Amino acid sequence: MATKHIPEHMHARRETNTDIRPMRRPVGSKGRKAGGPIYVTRPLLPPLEEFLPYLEEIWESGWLTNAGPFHQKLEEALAAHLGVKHLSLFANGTIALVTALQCLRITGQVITTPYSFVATSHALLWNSIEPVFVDIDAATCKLDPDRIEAAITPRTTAILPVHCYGNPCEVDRIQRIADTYGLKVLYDAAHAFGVSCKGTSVLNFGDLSVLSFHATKAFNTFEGGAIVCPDARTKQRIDYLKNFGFADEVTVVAPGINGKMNEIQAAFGLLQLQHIDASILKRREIDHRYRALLSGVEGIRCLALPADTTHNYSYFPILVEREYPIARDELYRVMKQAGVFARRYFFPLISDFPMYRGLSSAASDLLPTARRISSSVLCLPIYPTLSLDEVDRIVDLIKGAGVSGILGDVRLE
Ligand code: T4K
Repeated sequence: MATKHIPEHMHARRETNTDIRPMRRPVGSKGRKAGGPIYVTRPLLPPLEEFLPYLEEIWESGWLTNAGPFHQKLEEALAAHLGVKHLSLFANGTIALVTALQCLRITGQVITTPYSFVATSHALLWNSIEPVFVDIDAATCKLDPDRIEAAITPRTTAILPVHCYGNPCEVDRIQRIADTYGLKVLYDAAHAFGVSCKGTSVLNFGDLSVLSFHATKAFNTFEGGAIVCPDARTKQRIDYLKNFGFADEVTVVAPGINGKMNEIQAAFGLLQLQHIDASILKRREIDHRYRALLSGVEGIRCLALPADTTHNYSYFPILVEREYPIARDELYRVMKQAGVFARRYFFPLISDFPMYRGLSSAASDLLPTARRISSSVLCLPIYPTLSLDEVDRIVDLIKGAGVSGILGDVRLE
């Protein structure tokens, strides 16, 4: 295949083609081969033998999907674990976002952030809704509540903020604005599994929240997602919507979609739940180590963790600022050369993609903070099987690249 321009989001796929082959032992659960690549994340994979009894049960029952017993159990277990009233499982987070917008009957324009994974805005386009991009706050990378009101028009029906990197948005201020203008609030909580603030799950704010359980997330079901909602009636509507709109065998009440999670995913979720607390503790240890080691490095800023919040440490973003001797993209390349695949989440801004850049709210002078952060952010590897030794060596690499300006063919052994 010709090696022409490969978009940023495809780089890992290229890595995948060359570096991640079907493996005899699960590297995700047992670490990496010395000198092998270090990715921005690796999925939490419990020991395979623990999963086999679940598979046997599925084989015996012959029940593969359509709200089967594991699906039912996972919905209950997750609602209890996360401290939310109702939760509906989905095949992935994107379908959950598309369905959540349908559930709330949102139309017209929706205020959202350009600093996110592109699925956030794509879900709006799939519902023929116009995204209205509003700049982010420099300290937190989240939708800036100070700028929301100025973007409201007679066509605005909702706000779609993102708990970026799992850090809670300013939920009270956003709700006050929504109440004042009669808007719905849908949170993209793809990164916010297990995050709480103000004494409750962050998923309890707004009208609905959407989770992603993609392989790269703190909690995964290979692919997967969920909508969290406050009452049984809304859950029922969501359940209809994700199952073609069927209310019973012969009644279709809405133009629903197929968004169902299957039994293998749900069973894996149940198993994963047994390991999630230990996994988050390991992530916390890595997060703290990075912070301690990077604190004195000029030009490298770690995003502060908000106080009074229970975190999941799913990402470790740093900002490569002007004082650092080389540019962010150079550091990204030096690290890549050394086998460390940090990622520029989120670059480019969503508003720069072709299907968005014609919107008036996508104009670059309206989004200066998002633009600055997007061109300086680098997410460092963080996952439960990353050793502290590897963290130390990643930091040495950052320090070394900063001192010499450029590193030769350094490999992390
Ligand atoms: N909203 C927000 C705010 C989101 O961040 C996302 C997803 C969504 C909505 C949509 O939710 P889903 O529909 O995905 O449930 C990844 C994920 O694919 C995506 O889920 C995620 N956000 C986004 C931030 O990151 P890529 O294109 O960067 O992933 P990829 O394949 O390059 O993987 C990154 C690294 O992870 C690889 O270098 C190695 C490792 N990896 C990945 C996979 C898939 C593994 O070790 N094993 C794996 O199976 O988008």
